[in-house]
Amino acid sequence: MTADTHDTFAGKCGRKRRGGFALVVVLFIVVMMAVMVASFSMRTSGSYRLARSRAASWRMYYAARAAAEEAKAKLWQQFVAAKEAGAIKAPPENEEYTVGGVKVSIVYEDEAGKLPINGFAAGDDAKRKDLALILARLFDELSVPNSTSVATAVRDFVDEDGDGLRESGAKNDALFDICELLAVRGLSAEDLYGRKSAESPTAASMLTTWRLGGVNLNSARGELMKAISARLTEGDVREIIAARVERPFESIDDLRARTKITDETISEMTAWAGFSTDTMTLKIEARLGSFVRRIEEVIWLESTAGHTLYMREGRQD
Ligand SMILES: [Ca+2]
Repeated sequence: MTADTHDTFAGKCGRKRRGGFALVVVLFIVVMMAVMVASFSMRTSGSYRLARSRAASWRMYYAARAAAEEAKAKLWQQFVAAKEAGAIKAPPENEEYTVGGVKVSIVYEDEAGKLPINGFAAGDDAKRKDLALILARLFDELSVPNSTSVATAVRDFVDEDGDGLRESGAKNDALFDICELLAVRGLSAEDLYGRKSAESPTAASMLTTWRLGGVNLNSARGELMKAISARLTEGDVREIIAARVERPFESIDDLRARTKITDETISEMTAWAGFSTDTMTLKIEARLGSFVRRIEEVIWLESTAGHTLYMREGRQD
């Protein structure tokens, strides 16, 4: 009896305990399943986001590449057409369009409309002296402090001889990239690339390492034109820019005929004035929301067609 009672009691108690244990197990399984579902769903949405961003990235990549190829084809077409008349006078207009939701912009930068900084590593001494004078005036136009001595330092940095007065770790050779000038003593990053807030043009945007020879007056900025001739007035610059929009200049005689610039000024400009281009930088940007793809190519147009001298691409997202 006692044993029975005890048994019954023990049995009841055991069932109670087993029931409690089962509840805990069930609760545990439910919680585990909830956690698994949540983590799976998080993983899925994470993968989905990643896949979507990859798809966006590829879409932009091909939009940018297609734009670059199209721009090059346009240049070569223009080059082939212009060959009989001499050469391309000025780069095509910049473009902007949307394709498949991707915003594409194409900027053509004329390297021939910039000052050839590697002229310091080539040519005769008189020409180099002249180039240093122009560079000093350009720095002056752009409010770079100590313009004359900085221009001399740039010359020393690039020219072959190592006995200049301002040399320190000079390259004494042609530059590959304008940013190498950051090593020139007295020339700051702000002088070269401008102040972040300012809208004004930068020295870097008016210098080129890609070619030698004259500066294309059909694309050069006013500051550089004024640097080429100290006599050139603000009014002359406005006149040149207004006239070249109508029709690019063909030659120095054309410049003389179509503007009121004095003969003294024209003769001062003659040595450095160019009227065509053979080298252009293409800057392509493809944008989708906050994703950006960029391609930059330097194109040299010569007798057969064109070559890419340099190319780089990058993404931002
Ligand atoms: Ca030197």
